[in-house]
Amino acid sequence: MKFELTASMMCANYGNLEREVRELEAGGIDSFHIDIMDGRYVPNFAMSLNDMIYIRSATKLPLDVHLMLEHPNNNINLFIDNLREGDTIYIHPEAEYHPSTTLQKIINGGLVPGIAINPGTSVETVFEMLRIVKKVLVMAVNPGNAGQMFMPYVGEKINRLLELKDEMDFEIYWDGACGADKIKTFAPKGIKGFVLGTTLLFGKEKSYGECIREIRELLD
Ligand code: S6P
Ligand code: MG
Repeated sequence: MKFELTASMMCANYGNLEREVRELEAGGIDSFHIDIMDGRYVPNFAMSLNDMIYIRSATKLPLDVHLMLEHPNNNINLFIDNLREGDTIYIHPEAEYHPSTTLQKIINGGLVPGIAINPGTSVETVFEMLRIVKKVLVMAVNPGNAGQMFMPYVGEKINRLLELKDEMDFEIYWDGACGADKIKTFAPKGIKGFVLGTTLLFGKEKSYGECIREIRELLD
């Protein structure tokens, strides 16, 4: 079964980011997930613009930029101008007064528009935006940190999004506490991709290649 795997680069070893990118590429990762934080929308500063620009220069694979910023519209061009066609920008709609304006800028910039939905945000709140975006990033943890506990109640929301995705033309991605059980359950239901962090990919005794091969074999 085909599903996408993206590496959450806030979990990578910053002592040698270039080697991390190479090893993930060689191991068969599909894209790089870049968690940009401002310390206000979320209580953390993980990655910032220069980290994204470096990783953009170090790989030809797509980047998946997850903006955890208050009012991303204020700085959206900094991100758009440093990405390439085929890259994605996710915003959190509740962090913006006019999220559809920001999404339109992402579209006009030739990028893939996405929204990230927190565990406590309902589908109804973002319903109209589902007509605009191509990707919905379902947060299975509250945003801000890696290595957090899975929020089981997001399962109901995923079922609702799965019912809507074909009619409204978007794909669903999973972010947070992504374990083997989640991939085995939700990939067959139609979740298109999974963000891999400390749960399945980083800080293991095995190489990235071995981890990624084992994950792909879960559904072979
Ligand atoms: C959280 C962030 C995520 C995490 C990732 C970590 O704010 O958006 O992308 O980095 O989920 O994965 P894990 O397996 O450590 O929870
Ligand atoms: Mg993320």
